[in-house]
Parts: sequence; C-alpha cells; structure tokens
Amino acid sequence: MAVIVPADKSVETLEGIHLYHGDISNCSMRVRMTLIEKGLPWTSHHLDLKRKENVSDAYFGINPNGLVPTLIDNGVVHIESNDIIDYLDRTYPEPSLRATGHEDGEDGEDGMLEWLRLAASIHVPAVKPYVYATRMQTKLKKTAEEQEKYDELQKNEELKEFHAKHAGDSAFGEADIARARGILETCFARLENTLEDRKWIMGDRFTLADISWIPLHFVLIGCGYPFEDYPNISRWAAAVRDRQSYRDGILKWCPDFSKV
Ligand SMILES: N[C@@H](CCC(=O)N[C@@H](CS)C(=O)NCC(=O)O)C(=O)O
Repeated sequence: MAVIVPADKSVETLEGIHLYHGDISNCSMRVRMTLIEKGLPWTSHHLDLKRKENVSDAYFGINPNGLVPTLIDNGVVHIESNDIIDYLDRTYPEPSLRATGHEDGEDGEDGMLEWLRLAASIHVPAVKPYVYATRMQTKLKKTAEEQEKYDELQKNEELKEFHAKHAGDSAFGEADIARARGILETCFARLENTLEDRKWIMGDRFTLADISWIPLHFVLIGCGYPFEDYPNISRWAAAVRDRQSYRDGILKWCPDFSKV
C-alpha cells in the first residue's frame, strides 16, 4: 500500500475522495474505472500533462514524484495506481472486484495481484518509452525553463533518467521502441494465452486485473501497437468496452486518442 505523507499538509484536511489525474494517463484510467465500477463519488482535480501542470511546487507538494494519479481519501494520500485500485477494493468492498478462486492460487487473489504487479513493473521500462517514442514526446517535450524546474523538483533517479532521454536535443528513437516492444510482446503473449478460454483475465469475473490492463491496451493501440495479432486480447477489449466504467473512465477523457 503506497501511502505517503505529503509536504503540503493542507491536503490532509480534505474530506471524501479526491483524485489528481490526467486525461490520457493510463495510470489515471485504472483509478477512474475502479471508482466508477464501485459507484464511489469523487472530486476531480485534472492536470494537463501537456501543459506540464504536474511540474509545479504545488503538485510535488502532494505527490513527491510529480506523477498522476494521486488519490486522497479523507486526507490520506495514496500514490501508485495499481496499489490505489487494490486499496479502493479492500476499503470499499462492494461490489467486489477481486478474484474468487483459491486465495493463493493462480486464479485467486494472489494471481490477480500478480497481474497488477506485472503492469506496474513494465511501466517505466516499456510502456512509457513506447508511448513517448511512438507518439507523445513532441507533445510532452519540456521547454528549457520547464526542464530546469523539473530537475529542481524531481528527486527520483529513475524518472530523472527517463525524462533526460527526451530533454533538450535528445529524443527517444527506434532502439527505445524495439526494447520496449520486446517487453510488451512477452507480456501480451502471456495475456493472449490466459484469455484463450476466458472472458476476463481471472475467468468469469471482471476484476482489478482487467482494470489494470485495459488502459494499456487503449493507450498502446493508439500508439500503433499491433493488437490485430492478438485475437483473444481483442475480444476481451471489446467486452470491456461495453462497460460504463470504460466509457466514463477512459473514453470520456480522451475520445480521440485511440482508434477503438
Ligand atoms: N507507477 C506510477 C506511474 C505514474 C505515471 O508514470 N504517470 C504518468 C501518466 S500515466 C505521469 O504522471 N507522467 C508525467 C511524468 O512522467 O512526468 C503509477 O502507477 O501510478
């Protein structure tokens, strides 16, 4: 559970659920979908990443990595989208979004959480570079002034290193795409295989595992990832698209991003 103590103490007085999030942020999509599936009321604090609204003293005072999403639940600050959705499901158990197989089995809670951990683990090595290199780096490029501010605020070395790759005259290129694609192919081959005889990732039940992975499908297909080679994943994604949480948690925020 990624609970942090914010530098900005004023947010600790917030009541109810507040979400700091970005429209095309796949990590924010997970949390929006979970809140909607659970019918939880929440207050939206939208940050436009293209306008670098996250690169500010104010936002780093809430989230020390300057990343979205941040969830504040009655003054307690939570970061890391996969931890947030697990927290929401534990804290507000109805309707449940957990797998119901044997707790420690592949089709139970441990198996479901393993899918969440896998999604979290490929974010910086594969998802981010693929998205930046194929589509977003020009739109997300920082001015010299923004970069200076970012370098002053950001203390996380992995993120500093990632963003240095498209700072100034540097840019992500073909090698970054190839490296990211290698990791994505391994994961999506596993997902394709899992979905062979299942409607949802964990079987008959729609769970946090589906919520964790569908934003990756949405964003990556918008970046040209060849999902036409994955028929089971395509069928699963079509089923998720029928849900209100997909329409209101993903499509409503970025209707033009993806081809689906
Ligand atoms: N591990 C974090 C990653 C969050 C993340 O990288 N968010 C992206 C949008 S999906 C972001 O805030 N990007 C802005 C930046 O990198 O400065 C999570 O799962 O919440």
